Amino acid sequence: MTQSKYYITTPIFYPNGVPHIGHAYTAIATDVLARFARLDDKDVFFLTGTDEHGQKMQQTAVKEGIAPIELADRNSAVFQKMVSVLGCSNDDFIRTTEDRHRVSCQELWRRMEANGDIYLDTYGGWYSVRQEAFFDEGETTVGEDGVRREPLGSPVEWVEEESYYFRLSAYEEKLLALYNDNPEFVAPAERRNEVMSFVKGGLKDLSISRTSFDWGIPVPGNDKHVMYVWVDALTNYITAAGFPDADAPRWDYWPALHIIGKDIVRFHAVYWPAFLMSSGVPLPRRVFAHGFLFNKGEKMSKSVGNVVDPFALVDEYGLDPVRYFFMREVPFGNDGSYSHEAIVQRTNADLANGLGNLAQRSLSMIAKNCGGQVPDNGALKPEDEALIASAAKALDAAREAMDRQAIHKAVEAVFAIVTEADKYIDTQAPWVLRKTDPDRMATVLYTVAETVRRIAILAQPIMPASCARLLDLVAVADDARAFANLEDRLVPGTTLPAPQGVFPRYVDREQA
Ligand code: ME8
Repeated sequence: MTQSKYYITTPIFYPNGVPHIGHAYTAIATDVLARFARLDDKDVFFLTGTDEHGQKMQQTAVKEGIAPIELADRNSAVFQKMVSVLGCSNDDFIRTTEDRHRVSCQELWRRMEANGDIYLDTYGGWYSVRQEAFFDEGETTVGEDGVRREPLGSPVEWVEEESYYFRLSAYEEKLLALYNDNPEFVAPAERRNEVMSFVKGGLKDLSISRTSFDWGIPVPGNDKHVMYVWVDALTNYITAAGFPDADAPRWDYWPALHIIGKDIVRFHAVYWPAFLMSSGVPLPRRVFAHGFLFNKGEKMSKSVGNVVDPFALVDEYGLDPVRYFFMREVPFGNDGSYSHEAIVQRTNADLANGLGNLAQRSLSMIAKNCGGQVPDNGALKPEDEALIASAAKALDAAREAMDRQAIHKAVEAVFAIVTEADKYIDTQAPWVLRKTDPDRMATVLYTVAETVRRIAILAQPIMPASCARLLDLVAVADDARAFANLEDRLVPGTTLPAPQGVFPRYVDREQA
């Protein structure tokens, strides 16, 4: 049977600064979804990258006294390092300064133009460099300091220039039909409602080129103009799939599931499908917008400066605790908060005392009492089978949840097995059975080891390295770790390596 294709993307990051925790959050979540799909036998293509053009990049480079490409090279490398340090399994990393991307953007432009959707006019409007966007006068306010600002607070300036326009106004009805016919196109529902009311409010044509700076992709046939950075940025998703070559090996992956932050929904759910409709390219499968992370309640942004460095975070807590924390703590789609106390609490309660302790105490008992081999399963009782079967139920629940990007629900379903297994051990009390009924003790320990195997298989998307170590500890071969292997069973008599702790407790430096 051919595997079904699964294409998933992160937003491409602005490399005008270094990564912060919000970027890490998007990357981790997308990686968890990608890994889950891979383990579930999908043929996955996972894309991330950097969005390197635009006025903001040019201005930052000028301030630093370097060329924009130097700034892009330097910071794109840091983003590449970030995704690697976060354990992301991306299949490609696109940079919008690559030649394949220029070819793709220029072809998309030509197709929109050929469809009659691009025309030349003059543009005047209030432009925010920080947001890379124009605002209606009514959206802006003048502060006590006399500075006019857009709703998120960045200054705007009046910009007038010759500009190409995209006939967005022609797509109002088509977009509304798209949201109505595919209620899942934009998710979660709150974001869909927001998008629908924006479109219902009426769409104006969109200015899609600039002449005031040159750090961008030249408009085909008029290189006085560079493309508006969002036309360029959104197109990355099809560039990486091989556009415009319909025979490109990766073209079969398109359409993608776009994971983005809620700040860029309008671009992905309104402009992007309109560009694609105009150029005759199939639309994305879904746009899912997650919420914002707050550092103890305060919004983070590069321009503001209160940023948490993802490298420092991983150094401090370890990668898998960080991945687990963000996926478990914040319902995916909602805003969430990060604090030292919250991450320590999750690390120690759920990982060290929870899954870690479950594995460690059962495997140590096996090492001591069962000759370091997978114990004899004997005759499994209904309560043993029930615990083992809970993993199958958790997989069903996780699949259903991941299908709607409810990552936290999937994590919950998997960790519910840890709680069940803890209860099972307490009830079965293998330490008592050791003296009264060694055969039954062996069966109980078998049941727990088998359950650990199943939890480790299911938790791989969230904590790949730790789960690999757990699976090593129960002697599972590398090629027997997919969801399809969930229904395998540990084979009694298999020699196990010496047990080792996989999830250390976090101890504050002062107390260590
Ligand atoms: O917008 N909490 O790039 P960007 C959670 N280049 N997520 C956050 C966050 C926070 N505090 N801050 C940022 C761009 N993010 C464009 C995208 S796509 C074709 C072009 C995440 O570097 C969130 O996912 O500003 C947001 O959408 C993304 O980082 C934007 O990163």
